[in-house]
Amino acid sequence: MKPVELVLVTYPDDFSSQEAKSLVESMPNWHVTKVFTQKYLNHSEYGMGSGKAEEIRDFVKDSDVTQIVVDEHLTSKQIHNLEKLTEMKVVDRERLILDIFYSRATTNEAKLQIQLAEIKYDMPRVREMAKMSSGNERPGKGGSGEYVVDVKFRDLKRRMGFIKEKLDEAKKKRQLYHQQRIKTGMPVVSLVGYTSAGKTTLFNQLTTEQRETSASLFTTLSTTTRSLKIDKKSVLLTDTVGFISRLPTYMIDAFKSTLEESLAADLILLLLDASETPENIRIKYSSCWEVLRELKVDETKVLVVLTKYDMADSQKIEEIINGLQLQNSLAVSAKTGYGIHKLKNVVLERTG
Ligand SMILES: Nc1nc2c(ncn2[C@@H]2O[C@H](COP(=O)(O)OP(=O)(O)OP(=O)(O)O)[C@@H](O)[C@H]2O)c(=O)[nH]1
Ligand SMILES: [Mg+2]
Repeated sequence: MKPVELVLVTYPDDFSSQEAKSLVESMPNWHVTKVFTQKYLNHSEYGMGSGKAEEIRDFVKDSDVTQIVVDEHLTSKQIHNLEKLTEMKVVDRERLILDIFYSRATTNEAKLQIQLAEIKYDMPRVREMAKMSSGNERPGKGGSGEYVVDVKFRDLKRRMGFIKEKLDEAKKKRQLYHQQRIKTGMPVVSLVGYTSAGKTTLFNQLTTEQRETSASLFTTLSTTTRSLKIDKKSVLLTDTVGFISRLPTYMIDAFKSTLEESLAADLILLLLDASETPENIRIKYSSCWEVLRELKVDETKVLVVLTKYDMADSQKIEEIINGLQLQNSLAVSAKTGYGIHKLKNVVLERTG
């Protein structure tokens, strides 16, 4: 298949531009031809400044590029303006994340959650369209634009109700399983963390499962729980969807029910990729906490686990611990098995 060539517009700092590139390249077959950076992406007309927008228009004219990805939330008016100027399809950060989720969702529930997030993405845009069209077409004067928007809005609401019902059914089933598990008296340990922190790799190593892992972002979108024996004690281990910075609340909401359950665990292992730069680690750590607080987790149940020890060293680990002022933490490598024994012991201790 021919790769989809695109232009990426992101912020100039390393973290944002690397993450935006990884996000784009998590879409099967998408390839970044050129990166443009902008300090601010909140200009009213195009998100980026009009000089930059014109520069991009000139660049894409004689290239293989077919799409422009802007690493920020854009209004439908901004998308419309930019598409008109460049004659290219424009995708904003939220649309991109939704597309990645779409391309990766395997379970029915994950698909429904994404559809719900998509409707929430579309709703304010349909409202905006209504505003844009009411400028020239007044209600009661046969303005068909308004009518179409009305119908579309009602349709979105109807679909939202339908999806919520289906999600409720799925949730009830899951809660039943959850309650059955609780009845067994087995403690629940969950793995959470930024996308690509190594949650599934650690999950596989502990449970001898073979769930998909990859360097792409958002490899895992659904929750899996397996039992695991440590000495003679059985615990339930849960792997789940990863976090990302600047994730809109409605997207956290869409995954809330699955996340909430795993966050009601007896022990929450917050995984942090120790192989990254201290700056990236700091940003990811704080954005994980933003999500955890948003989901109102019991902070005393959280234990930080520094992963990918094989790609760091003890000095780096010490720097991370000091930098983040971690009280308790562990370092592990799911690749070499370093720290796994200790981790199991800590799990035993912390789950009484
Ligand atoms: N060197 C090394 N690489 C690791 C280790 N653990 C995970 N990785 C790599 O890190 C990448 C991400 O791992 P995953 O287990 O898919 O990460 P995840 O947190 O489940 O990611 P999402 O499901 O996308 O949220 C993969 O390429 C893994 O091979 C480790 O201990 N050492
Ligand atoms: Mg995973």
